[in-house]
Amino acid sequence: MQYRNPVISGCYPDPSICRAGDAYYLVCSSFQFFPGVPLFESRDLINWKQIGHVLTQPSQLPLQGADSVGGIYAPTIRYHQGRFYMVTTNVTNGGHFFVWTDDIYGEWSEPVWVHQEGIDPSLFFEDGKTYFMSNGSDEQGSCILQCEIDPETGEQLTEPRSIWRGTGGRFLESPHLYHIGKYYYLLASEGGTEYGHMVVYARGGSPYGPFEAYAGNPVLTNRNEGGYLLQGCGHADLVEDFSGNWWMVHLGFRQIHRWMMFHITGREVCLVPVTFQPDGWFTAGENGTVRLLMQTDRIPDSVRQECRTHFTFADTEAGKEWVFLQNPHPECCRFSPESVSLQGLEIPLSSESDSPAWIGIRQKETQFRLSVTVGVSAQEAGVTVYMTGRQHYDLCVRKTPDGRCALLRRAQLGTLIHEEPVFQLPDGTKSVSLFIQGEQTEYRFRASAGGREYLLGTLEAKYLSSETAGNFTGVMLALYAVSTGCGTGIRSDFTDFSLVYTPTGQCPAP
Ligand code: 6LW
Repeated sequence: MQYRNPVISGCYPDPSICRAGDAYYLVCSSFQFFPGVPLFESRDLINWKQIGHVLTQPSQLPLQGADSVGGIYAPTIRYHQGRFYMVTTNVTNGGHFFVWTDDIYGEWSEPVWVHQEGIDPSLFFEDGKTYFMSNGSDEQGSCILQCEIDPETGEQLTEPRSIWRGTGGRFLESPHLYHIGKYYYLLASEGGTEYGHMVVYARGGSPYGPFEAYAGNPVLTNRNEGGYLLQGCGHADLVEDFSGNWWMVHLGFRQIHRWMMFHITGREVCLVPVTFQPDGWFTAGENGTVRLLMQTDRIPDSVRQECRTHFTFADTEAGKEWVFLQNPHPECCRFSPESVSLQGLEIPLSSESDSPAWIGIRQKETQFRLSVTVGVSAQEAGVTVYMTGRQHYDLCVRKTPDGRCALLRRAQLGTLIHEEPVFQLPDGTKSVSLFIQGEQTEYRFRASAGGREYLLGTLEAKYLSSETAGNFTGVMLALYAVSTGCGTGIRSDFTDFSLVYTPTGQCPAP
C-alpha cells in the first residue's frame, strides 16, 4: 500500500510510541498548551485517533509563565507489566517527571519528579530495574546520561553516568533504549530540530553500554534532500508491529517554498519502516530518507489512510482537538455541541505570562478554509492565526468608545502592530461571520455582517513561520475574547462562536 507522511499533521512534535494489547499509543510534546501531551491510538500505524491528553489536571501541568519554547518537552511513553508510563520535562516549572496509568482511557497519576539534568527523558524496564535516560553533559561535553530510578518514587538509585557521546553532531538528544535480540540499541538525534536534523544510533551488550555507533549513521535524515518538501526529520522512537516488523515514528516538517524555506504547521509525526540486517544493524526509511509518499508491503492494501477534512464543534471536543494557553480559567469557557462561549478576560492576546480567553485548534495543512460566526458582546472578540503571543494575525470585532462596533484585521509581528483595514459595522449588528483562507504562502481574510461583504486583504504566511518566530510550536487557529475595564478584574459577558474548519492541502490521502 501507499501512505502519506506525515501520518499525524499539525504541531505534534517529538513523537513517542508503544504497543499494548491490540493497539499502538503515541504521545507528543505540548509546550504551553493545556491539557498537555496529546495521546493517540492506532491499530495500523497509519490512522491515528486522538483519545485525549495525558496531563489533564493543573497539578500535573503547572504552566504559569510557559511560552512557545517553554512548558512540556519531548515525552516518552512506555508500557510495562500492564501499566503505561509517560515521562517528560516541564522546562518552565519543575523539570523531569513521570505519570502512570493502568487504564489508557482513564486519568493518569500525579507527577513523580526525577532530578537529573537535561531534557528528553525516557524509561527502559528490564529485570526489575528501571533505567532513566536524558540528554545532558559531563566534563567532556554533551552526552546521554543514564541512572536507575525507583519507579514508585522517582528516586535516583545510581549516580547518573554518561553512556554515549553520539557521533559528533550538535544537540545530542532524544535517547531511547531498546533490547532487541542480543543487543541493546540506543537511538538518539543530532543536528538540532531544524534542517540538519538526523537520527543516529549505537548498540551494545548491556543497558549501560559500552555502545558502538552504527557505521552508516545517520540512519535517517533528509538534511541532504535540498528542495524536498519534507525536512527536519529526527527525534525518533521504535516500535515492533504485530507481524514482527519494526517501524520508526519521528518528527519532520513540511517546508513551503522549495528554495526560500519556511514552515508554519509545526513539527509533525512521520512513519518509516525499519529493517534489521543479518548482522543486527538496522536501516530506516527509503535509503535513509523519508518520503511524503511511502510504499510498503508491510501493511495490507485493505488499510486506507483516512484524511479528516471537516471540523466543527459538533465533531470535536474541548479536551482533544481544542486546547488552551497555559493554565486556563475553566469557568470562562463553555463548550456545547454546536458552539463555544468564551467569557472575555482582561488578558490581551499577546500575553505570554497569563492565559487569555483563547481556545485553539492546530493548522493541519497549509491550505484550509475557516469560517467563524462570532456574537458581538465582548470588547474585542474574533479569530487569530496564532504562532506565538508575539506573532499572530487577527480578524475581530471591537467595540469603539462611541458604543459602536468596528470590524478589523490586525497583524502583530514582534513589536510591530498594524491594524488595517477597519470597517464601521451598522448599528444593531448582532453577529459577524469571519472567514480565513490559508493558501500556502498567504492568509486571505474576509467577513460578512448584515448582508454585506467585507474584504480584509491578505497577509504573508512567511512572517508567522517558525523560522521567523523562533518557537517550537506551529500555527494554531484560535478563537478569543478580551473584556473591558482594563485593570479592574471585571469579566465580560460570554461571546458565542460557531465554526467550520476544513483543512485541505494534501488531502485526500492516497
Ligand atoms: C525536544 C528535542 C527536540 O526536547 O526539540 O527535535 C525539543 N527535538 O528533542 C523540543 O521539541
